Amino acid sequence: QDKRIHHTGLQRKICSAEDAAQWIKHGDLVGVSGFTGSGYPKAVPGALAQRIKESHNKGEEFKIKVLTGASTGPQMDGVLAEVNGVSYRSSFNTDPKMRERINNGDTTYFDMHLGQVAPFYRSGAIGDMDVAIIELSSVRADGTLIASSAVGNNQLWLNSAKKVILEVNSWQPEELDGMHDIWEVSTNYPQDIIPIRTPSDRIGVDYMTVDLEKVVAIVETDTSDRNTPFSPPDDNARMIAGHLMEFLKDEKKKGRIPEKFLPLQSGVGNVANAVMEALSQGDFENLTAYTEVIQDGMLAMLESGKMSVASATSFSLSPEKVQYFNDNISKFRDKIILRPQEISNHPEVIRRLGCIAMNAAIEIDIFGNVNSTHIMGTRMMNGIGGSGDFARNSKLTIFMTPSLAKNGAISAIVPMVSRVDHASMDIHAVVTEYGLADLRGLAPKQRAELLIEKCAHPNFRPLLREYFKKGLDNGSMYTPHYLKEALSWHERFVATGSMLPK
Ligand code: 0RQ
Repeated sequence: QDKRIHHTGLQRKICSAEDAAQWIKHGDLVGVSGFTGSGYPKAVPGALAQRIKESHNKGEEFKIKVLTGASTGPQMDGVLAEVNGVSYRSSFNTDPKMRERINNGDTTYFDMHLGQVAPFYRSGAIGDMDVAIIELSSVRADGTLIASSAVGNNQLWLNSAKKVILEVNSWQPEELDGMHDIWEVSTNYPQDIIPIRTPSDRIGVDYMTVDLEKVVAIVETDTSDRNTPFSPPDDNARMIAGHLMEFLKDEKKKGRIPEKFLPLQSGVGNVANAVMEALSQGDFENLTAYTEVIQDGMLAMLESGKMSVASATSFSLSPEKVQYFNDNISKFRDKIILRPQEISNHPEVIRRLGCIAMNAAIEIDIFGNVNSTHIMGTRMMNGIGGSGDFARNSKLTIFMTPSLAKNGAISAIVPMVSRVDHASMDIHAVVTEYGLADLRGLAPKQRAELLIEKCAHPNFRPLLREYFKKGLDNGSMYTPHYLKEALSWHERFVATGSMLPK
């Protein structure tokens, strides 16, 4: 199926995944493609996992260090975690097996902002990249490379790795050719200004390059991206979306959002999807997105014309929508731009465009600090992803969460977050199914009143009021925490399985 590989020199390097995996050694730093379950290598990691398993059976050490774009899928993170084959992993991960390795200490995990993975690598702090494994949708006759459904850090990994393994996946639509916009930031300081003035601006080229001498293997695959189904929006998600729509309408009426609106950034998951669905049915027009992932709801808006363009670094679609997209890609070709994650998540561009950032939270405290990453302060969920890149730099930063988790045993509004990922000064509004708290310009005591009365679940409101009162009664303070009980809800949950007292 050479037809996707149009360069004759590279055709000669086609081999099996097993042969390709032989190029990777114990201790190697490996850069892989992939972002939110799209565009990750699907064959070589499995073959490598098999080798690792055989080495471990013989009592030999074999673990690699992995840098990604963001989350991959079961054929990458899953298979390597299963054989305990990763000593170090960065950045975002959603694979349950890898999460377990991260939490039990088998894998050292470094969480970071997705827009900062490339600058981190370039800093030299992690050393030189030995191998890159990059999924492509095709190779042009001149040897330039066409990324697949994610751009991530691909070009940097291709530039940096001593050896390059390519996977050309014929499941990916060939028509992805032309949708990417590869632009590399300057390596010298001061760096060049990124000339993006609107989400539709194309500033680079639509292909990636590699020193062909470094390509040691090309593997052909025909395998779908991860594309796990979303749970359909539930009532809570729809109510959250409703409050958010009201807020945005009001901001627009007051002239704080311009007539031609502002670019949207949206996280992934059930709630984020419901918000996109609500927007697609609402009366805003001329929408654009400057975001990191394109989800189902955005595709619907692009198709209906409500959204003119979406700029991102990857797709995160449900299995039905991915099929629809692949079958109808010509409808979307001019409306989607996939950029390196360093550009999709760059503070300079996010600030210039004035994005509206809408991300999910795990928990939020009564003073407005947000935890996006940790369960009960100790166990890593997925990582901060791009939420920090957007939260700190957007014109409007909104965090959303259902007011309860785990069948009501957990309140998402807590006295003190067990982990701070986004500090209160970055957060403009918080939404739960009960309402939206506009926190702009408020002092901690005012924020607490609003968050308790507007966002917390009624089952937990009396307990939150009691906690807040204890803080207030404890003397004159700016942020009236009652330190003795600040994390007592988390302790209670760990001890009894519920944040509610017996
Ligand atoms: O657990 O999977 O066991 O059922 O957390 O929660 O409600 O399904 O929400 O899928 O939107 O995820 C913050 C994790 C939310 C996600 C987070 C449990 C809950 C469930 C998932 P189960 P939901 P979501 C763009 C921006 C960081 C990265 C980011 C995330 C599971 O949005 O990873 O924003 N964000 N990126 O039961 C204990 C609580 C809980 C809780 C929820 N308070 N305590 N468990 N859960 N709240 C995309 C990228 O960056 C790539």
